Amino acid sequence: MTTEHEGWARHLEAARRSGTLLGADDRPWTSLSVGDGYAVQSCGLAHRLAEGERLAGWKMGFTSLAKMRQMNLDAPIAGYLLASMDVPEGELDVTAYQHPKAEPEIVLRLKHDPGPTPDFLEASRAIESVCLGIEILDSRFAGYQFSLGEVLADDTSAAGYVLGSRWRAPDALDLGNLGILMSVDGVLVEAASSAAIMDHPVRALMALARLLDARGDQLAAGQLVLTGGITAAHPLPPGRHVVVEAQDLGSIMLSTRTGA
Ligand code: 0L1
Ligand code: MG
Repeated sequence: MTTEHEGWARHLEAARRSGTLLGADDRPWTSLSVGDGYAVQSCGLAHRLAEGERLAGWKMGFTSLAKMRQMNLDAPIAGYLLASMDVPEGELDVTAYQHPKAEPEIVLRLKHDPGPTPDFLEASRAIESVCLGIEILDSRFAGYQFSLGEVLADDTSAAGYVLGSRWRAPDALDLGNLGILMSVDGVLVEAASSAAIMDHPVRALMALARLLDARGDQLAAGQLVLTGGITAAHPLPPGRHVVVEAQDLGSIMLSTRTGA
């Protein structure tokens, strides 16, 4: 990490605090490599932990074709989750966000670190339980127009996550092929399978362990892992009613509003 990375992390933090969306002319870098993106993200995480925030886990992004196609980027990426990003099911005040979107996720809770380069069995054995989730994205970049390095610097657009209430042991489920439905304002907008996540959500955990090892981080017991948007993300303007359902994992409902 360099002083440039520190400065770029501060630039993104200031934009987040002030609710400013960065356009093409508001970037203090000329280009940002994937390595730069992870370095800026690590600086941002260190700053937020120093401010008293708590690390709750990690997330993968661009693990499904649907997400790669939606954002026109094609490599899986990793970001961090803070305890303060945990949002309860039900009503969501969207004034806290700039241009939020929601996407269905399979969420893992770890019983131990699977190690830096786990195989499928090692990663599977590290999972304590599984639940349905909704990730709330809120990019710092206007129109979600970013390069791979930029979305990494911006903690992969992470802004919130909603956890379902039904946690199941992984071996009580067909984790690699769970049916997922998403409806918006009563209209079915997405139907998918958890197989969309790199053929199996455990593969997202394997990839995450490797990505974290490459940047000097590691997974730990009790941490959450969002395995990546299963479908395209859908905008969350005020007055929207979103329901996500998963086979054997129940459902989550979000109704957006402004103000208390
Ligand atoms: O789960 C995901 O695939 C999240 C990707 C994050 C980037 C974005 O879509 O803004
Ligand atoms: Mg996601």
